[in-house]
Amino acid sequence: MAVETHGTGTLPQIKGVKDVPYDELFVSGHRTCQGCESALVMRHMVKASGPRTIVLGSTGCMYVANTTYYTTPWVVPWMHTQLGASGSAALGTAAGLKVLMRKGKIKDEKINVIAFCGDGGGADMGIGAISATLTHKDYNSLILLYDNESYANTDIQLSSQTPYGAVTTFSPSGSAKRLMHTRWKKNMPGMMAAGHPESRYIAAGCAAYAVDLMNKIRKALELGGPTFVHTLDPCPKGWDYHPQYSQELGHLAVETGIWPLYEVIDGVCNLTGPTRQIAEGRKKRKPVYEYLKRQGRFAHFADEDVEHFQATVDKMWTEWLIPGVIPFTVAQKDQTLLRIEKRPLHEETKTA
Ligand SMILES: Cc1ncc(C[n+]2csc(CCOP(=O)(O)OP(=O)(O)O)c2C)c(N)n1
Ligand code: SF4
Ligand SMILES: [Mg+2]
Repeated sequence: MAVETHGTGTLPQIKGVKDVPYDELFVSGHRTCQGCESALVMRHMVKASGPRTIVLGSTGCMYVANTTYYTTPWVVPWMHTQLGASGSAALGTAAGLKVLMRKGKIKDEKINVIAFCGDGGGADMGIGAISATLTHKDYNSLILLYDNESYANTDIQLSSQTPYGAVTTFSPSGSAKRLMHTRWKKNMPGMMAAGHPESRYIAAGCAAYAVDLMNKIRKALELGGPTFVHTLDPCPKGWDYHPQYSQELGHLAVETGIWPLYEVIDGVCNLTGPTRQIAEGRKKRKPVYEYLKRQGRFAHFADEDVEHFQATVDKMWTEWLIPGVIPFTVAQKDQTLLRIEKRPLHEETKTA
């Protein structure tokens, strides 16, 4: 799709792994766990954005483990911001740069501003500031929410992104109560896309699909204005699996339909990667059990828990207006009100 961009055209889409920039801007010198996918997200993020980037990071594993006293893996300028402040930091920095350039105090050039936050900092505590930033279309910034599905840095507490039934330190499984946590994961990227029509780019990605993720980062930065990318990041410590399986779990989250990959550009939704193949009927969705059984945080699940999980994911695929993205549909009597363009995708999904 040809779209007008605010970028300089210096961040073209990556066609394949051979096309990925060689330069590393997030290097050794951090202390994240072995197999930490959130660290990989950071690496891909700055690889995609290039050296003319300022990174702001709210409190969490990607702050604490990345800035141990006197060491840092960041090659680009980096600043810590308060746990719920990624939205404010993004907007303030973008506005500050704009003013400095307008006044001629610094060179007028494209500098990428990326503020990252965890699921606790972004989907819970900082959601208001992120939402506000996504309405300020005159300032160019990307907010990246890295979602390891818990408040990991403070020892794996439950967040609004923790999946149904999962064990965390705040939701242990016991003999009196098998499932302490029975709320469904908040639909953060869908909510951001539906609620912020001024934002030109909102996407859901996963580091297990590295080129797809890097291209999403680049599209966000090239389109400009306030943008948002949410990644699902397997976390060996919080999800309780051997670190060597992080990539495999990322693939399974997508292949089971639990984590759909998509992007919304100027209000038009494209499903990407295996999610598109599943929606088009070219790939079969795997049973969620294949994903759940690989993680200790679901080890207490009884058959009925797996069935409930599967039924809820099935509903996302068969009943939502756009699978995994828009969690409502149109009443039967109002089907004719659906915009013509949306109808084919909706009908395909019904048969997928
Ligand atoms: C206002 C505030 N409350 C609590 C804390 C303590 N704290 C530091 S990191 C953290 C967890 C953040 O979780 P998340 O944003 O998901 O990032 P993760 O640690 O999972 O990477 C908490 C609660 C804090 N730093 N600031
Ligand atoms: S607890 Fe999870 S997110 Fe934090 S450093 Fe370890 S693997 Fe990464
Ligand atoms: Mg987290």
